[in-house]
Amino acid sequence: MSLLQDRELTTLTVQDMMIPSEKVAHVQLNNPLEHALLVLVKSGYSAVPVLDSAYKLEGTIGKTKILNEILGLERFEMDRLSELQVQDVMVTDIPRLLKGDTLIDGLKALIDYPFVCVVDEAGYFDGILTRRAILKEIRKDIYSGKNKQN
Ligand code: 4BW
Repeated sequence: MSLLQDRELTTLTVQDMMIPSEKVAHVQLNNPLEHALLVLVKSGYSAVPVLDSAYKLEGTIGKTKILNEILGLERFEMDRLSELQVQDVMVTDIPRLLKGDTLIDGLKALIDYPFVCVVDEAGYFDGILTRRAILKEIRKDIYSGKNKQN
């Protein structure tokens, strides 16, 4: 049984459940769009975080946004993949979590997003919290028996 299974669901923090930065695929602000599309296709993820050169979080970028951006009237304009940079296309209006935030904070944020980025107080990227991670903890709690008399 894991350490987390012994703990009340409500005492878990974002830090307990997040994927740490070194395991998260990401792209940088000034990468060409072509590089971002390659990272997304090769990793298999729909969207990934965008960081600056100092590893501060700047936004997220996804396959659909890139494909919409290069879509012309009748065809994809492939030249735009090398002309545009990630910073021209990324989404900057995104929610953020801190490591000390609670599972409930994470749950609220993940209602509208498949993943939410975790940053420190200065905005440096610490990792991501995914829907999968939260759902796994909730499932463990349901099967642990703590809720059986409810
Ligand atoms: O490569 C994968 N491995 C595993 N184990 N599961 C995957 C993989 N790719 C997709 N999945 C599954 C996960 O359940 O499909 C879901 C939707 O993927 P997405 O959104 O649309 O690419 C995955 O759900 P999730 O684990 O809750 O992840 C939610 C979103 O978080 C993903 C992706 O945008 C991002 N993400 C997850 N792990 C990441 C990551 N981004 C960068 N690096 C990572 N390591």
